[in-house]
Amino acid sequence: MGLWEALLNWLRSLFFQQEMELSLIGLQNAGKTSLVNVIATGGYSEDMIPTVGFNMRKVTKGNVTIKLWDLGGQPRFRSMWERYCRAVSAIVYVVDAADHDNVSISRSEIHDLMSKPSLSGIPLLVLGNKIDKPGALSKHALTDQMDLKSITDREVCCYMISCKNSTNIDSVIDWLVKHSKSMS
Ligand SMILES: Nc1nc2c(ncn2[C@@H]2O[C@H](COP(=O)(O)OP(=O)(O)OP(=O)(O)O)[C@@H](O)[C@H]2O)c(=O)[nH]1
Ligand SMILES: [Mg+2]
Repeated sequence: MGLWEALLNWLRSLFFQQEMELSLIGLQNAGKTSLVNVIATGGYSEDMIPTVGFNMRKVTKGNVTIKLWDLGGQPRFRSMWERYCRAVSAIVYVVDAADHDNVSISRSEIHDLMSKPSLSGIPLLVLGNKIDKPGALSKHALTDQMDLKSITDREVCCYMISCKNSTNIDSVIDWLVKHSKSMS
């Protein structure tokens, strides 16, 4: 390899080789697959098929390639969440902020997952989705009802979003990119 080529490779590794892997979890119908679509293509649809098992998608944002594990949220798939969260740079937990009846189930599922020793220290991004809907919880109410303040063994961040209206999706991408780690 020539010197010039070696120099170029080195520069590339400094600026272009960022890759991160993250897992998207949360109850069924929360909007995880919708979020992947909005981040990847900006597309949104009301006609979504529930995710069976998981889907893997790769999305490139600037210098960062994000490998997303989009997991199914139905009860029968929840036991595999932990396995797909072990090696990730960050865990993204999506909650339907307008579905008051299921917030307590969502809370117990997230605290269950956060108690797994294999996942200790992994940064957590909680997204209250569907804020376009009337009656959606505020960030304060969601933080409270999900008891997020009691998660103290890692960085926890919370944003309120709407996949439908693309609200706050930029903040989500910024957060993700900031939490990517260099591959080298
Ligand atoms: N009003 C509104 N509806 C949304 C929003 N995001 C997603 N939805 C709707 O919520 C439904 C479920 O969305 P999905 O993205 O399939 O949910 P999921 O979390 O992937 O569900 P599972 O794959 O079963 O775990 C769909 O009808 C979406 O159109 C949003 O921001 N606002
Ligand atoms: Mg899905």
